[in-house]
Amino acid sequence: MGLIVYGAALSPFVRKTRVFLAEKGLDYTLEQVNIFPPPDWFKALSPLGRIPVLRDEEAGPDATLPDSSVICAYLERKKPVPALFPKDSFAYGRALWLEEYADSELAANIGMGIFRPVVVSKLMGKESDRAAAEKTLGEKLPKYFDYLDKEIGGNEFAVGGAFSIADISIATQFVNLAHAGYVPDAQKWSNLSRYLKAIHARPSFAACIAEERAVLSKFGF
Ligand SMILES: N[C@@H](CCC(=O)N[C@@H](CS)C(=O)NCC(=O)O)C(=O)O
Repeated sequence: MGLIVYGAALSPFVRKTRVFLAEKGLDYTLEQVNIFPPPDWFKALSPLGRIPVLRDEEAGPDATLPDSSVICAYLERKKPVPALFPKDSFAYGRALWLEEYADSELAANIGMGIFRPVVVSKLMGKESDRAAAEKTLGEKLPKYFDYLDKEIGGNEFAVGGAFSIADISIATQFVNLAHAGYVPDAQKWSNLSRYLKAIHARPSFAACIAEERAVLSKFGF
């Protein structure tokens, strides 16, 4: 009776789920699913054909849930300690906002604008398009870096003085940026830069990053 995550390790949303599970101290199995294109059996679990999907065998024979945000909220209810969503109502609201901001805006710009042209292209046997990535980095990403740098300020965590879903959601997107070979300029965005270094060094993130780098190194990254 266990937890199964269906997905691929390089997905920021699969990593978000794996980091959440690790921080909760929950064991799980990662079952690889290639979404280019998703197999038919997987579409029955994920109507949008997206990863991750969680299976909780303890909850029933057909207990599966798609979507990293849904999965994390479910796991928080299933195993409340350690809390990864703030208790204070307003801090809770802010954490949800930053989760949404990272999952939608950061994911779209880093994923489509940088990770796809640089990393996914190469994994699919094509050349990396560094010019496209650098255009995104120079023209699109600064406003997101500015916002996050200001929101984080001199704090260790994004919300409420404790590690939370907000930190997991933000930092996972920046792992994909780093895999493509880019980080926010540490002079310009010193708060964000310091913050990301510390969050990525947590054992939950570091384990995923090491595993992913081992794969990427075979492709010259
Ligand atoms: N909101 C979803 C987004 C998941 C998502 O977009 N996953 C990507 C991989 S990083 C995917 O499966 N894309 C395939 C597709 O959209 O067809 C979540 O949080 O889980």
